[in-house]
Amino acid sequence: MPKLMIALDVLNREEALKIVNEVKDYIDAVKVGYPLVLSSGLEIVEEIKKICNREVICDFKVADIPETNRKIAEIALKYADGIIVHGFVGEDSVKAVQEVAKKFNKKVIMVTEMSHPGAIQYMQPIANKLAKMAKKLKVDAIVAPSTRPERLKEIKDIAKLPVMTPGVGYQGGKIEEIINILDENDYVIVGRSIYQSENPKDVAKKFKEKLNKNKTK
Ligand code: NUP
Repeated sequence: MPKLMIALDVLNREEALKIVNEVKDYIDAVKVGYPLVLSSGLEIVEEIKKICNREVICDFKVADIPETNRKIAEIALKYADGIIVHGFVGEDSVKAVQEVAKKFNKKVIMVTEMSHPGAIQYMQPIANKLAKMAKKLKVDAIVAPSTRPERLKEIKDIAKLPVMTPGVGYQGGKIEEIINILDENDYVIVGRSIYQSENPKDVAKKFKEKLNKNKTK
């Protein structure tokens, strides 16, 4: 069964911790990004881990020269279990983050093709190459879109790596349409559909059950 990762893009500490506490029995991992970390500080990662004892990934989509990437990774990976980086900046930039991650025994997750419509413009034409690069560099996982199941499959087939896939729910992706592509090493990322709902706990439970039951092959 693929894992459920909540994208915790809320804008304050109290709300973030309240949601984690509500959904903790149904999620396998938490993703924090700029919205929460810039409003609450990176220490929020430790607070989340204390409440739910789950893997926490920093979605910083790091995309700079190797030396700057290295500095960002050194800070983030003191707290988080993994960091999301962009691949389009080239092998050297990704490798710089991998060196830091190796030291801390943490994960590097590389974006191939993003889930929003605009990704078709510039990312999609290079995404298969990025998937090949991810395989070559042996990153720990890749990001590929739930909003385009055929692309998710193609990218996963090329990279042969675990996938963290966003786009289910608000962006239009459906678990039913991706479940047969995924395996137990993959993560489905869901944000707004859970944290903006009336009852985040119930919604997280439903997603978890869907991930559990829906495999048809
Ligand atoms: O391609 C990507 N698409 C995407 O939505 C790569 C991402 N990292 N994300 C992130 O996943 C996005 O920033 C947000 O944190 C989450 C999806 O949230 P939602 O659309 O389920 O609310």
